[in-house]
Amino acid sequence: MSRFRFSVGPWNVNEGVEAFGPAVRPSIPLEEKFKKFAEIGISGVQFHDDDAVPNMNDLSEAEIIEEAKKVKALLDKYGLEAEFVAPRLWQDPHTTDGAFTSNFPEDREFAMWRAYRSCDIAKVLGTKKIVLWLAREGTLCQESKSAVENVNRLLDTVNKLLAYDPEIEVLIEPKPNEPIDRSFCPTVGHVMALGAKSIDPKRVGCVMESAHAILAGLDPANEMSFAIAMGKLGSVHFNDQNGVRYDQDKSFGAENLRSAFNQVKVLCDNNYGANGEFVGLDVKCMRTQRPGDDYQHIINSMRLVEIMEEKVDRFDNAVLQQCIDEKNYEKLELYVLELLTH
Ligand code: GLO
Ligand code: MG
Repeated sequence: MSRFRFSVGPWNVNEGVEAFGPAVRPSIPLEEKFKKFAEIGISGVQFHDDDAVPNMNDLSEAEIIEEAKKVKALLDKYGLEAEFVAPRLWQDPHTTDGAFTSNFPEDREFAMWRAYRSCDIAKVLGTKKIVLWLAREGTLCQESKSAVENVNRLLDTVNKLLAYDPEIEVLIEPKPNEPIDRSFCPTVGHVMALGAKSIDPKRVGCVMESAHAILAGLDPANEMSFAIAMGKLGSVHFNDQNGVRYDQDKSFGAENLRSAFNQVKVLCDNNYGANGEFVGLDVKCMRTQRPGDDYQHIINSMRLVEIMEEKVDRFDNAVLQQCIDEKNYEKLELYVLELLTH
């Protein structure tokens, strides 16, 4: 049994569409996903605004709230909790040039409307967490935007959200690239700086995703550690990534067991979860997987977390201290490698 509570988003079970090929699996209705999530041991659901309320651009603000209530009832039916709501600001034609940092005022207005609606939906679903994955907040052509002006726009966005709902907490999920070339907010450090300058720093934190750290050339456990040291790790997106290439969202631990161990260790050592935080799994199923077996990547990821928890529990601090006393980190290296392979 894991000491953590796990969460996933409906997008983590999908039809297998990618840049080079169409859907290969049928769509699964939301309720069926909830049922299966509960069965396999997931307790939290992460939402994009339109995962909860499809076609929301065509609905009034009151209608959006009514639709969200139906989803809340479904969550209750399966004993699930909503972890967060994130405005999906990368698919609409209004967001081709970015959302909060688009050069076009009507696009920025659209983005704020979606972000405010995310707060409304979050309230109905019973969560205070709003996640901003700043997917297109950056450039494809670097000279097309002023980075200074747009970092300030991001700050302004965060401030507007904090002012809109005094209860919400804004968690920014940094990523250095993809779908854009250069992000305005690529790492945990950038998120911390933005939060510190906001009108209510207590209510701004981050979601750190393993793959996003790797894409930035950084260590996932250390990115998570930095946020923990600042008291700002609101959630994690555990997954894995084979080096600097397209965003792979592999099952947790599938590429680098030692990195997986260190990510779990930092969470365990710092009592992550004590304030209700979830271990989110932002993992993608391989395109080869058959319908019906397309939850296996989630099951694998949870299992890997559990295995690493067992390793963390066996990690002997006396051995660590002895290696430090002897200043023999080669010995510690072998101890860790043996722990991971036995
Ligand atoms: C993509 C992101 C994405 C977000 C999700 C929640 O690279 O990791 O999956 O986590 O949209 O905001
Ligand atoms: Mg993510």
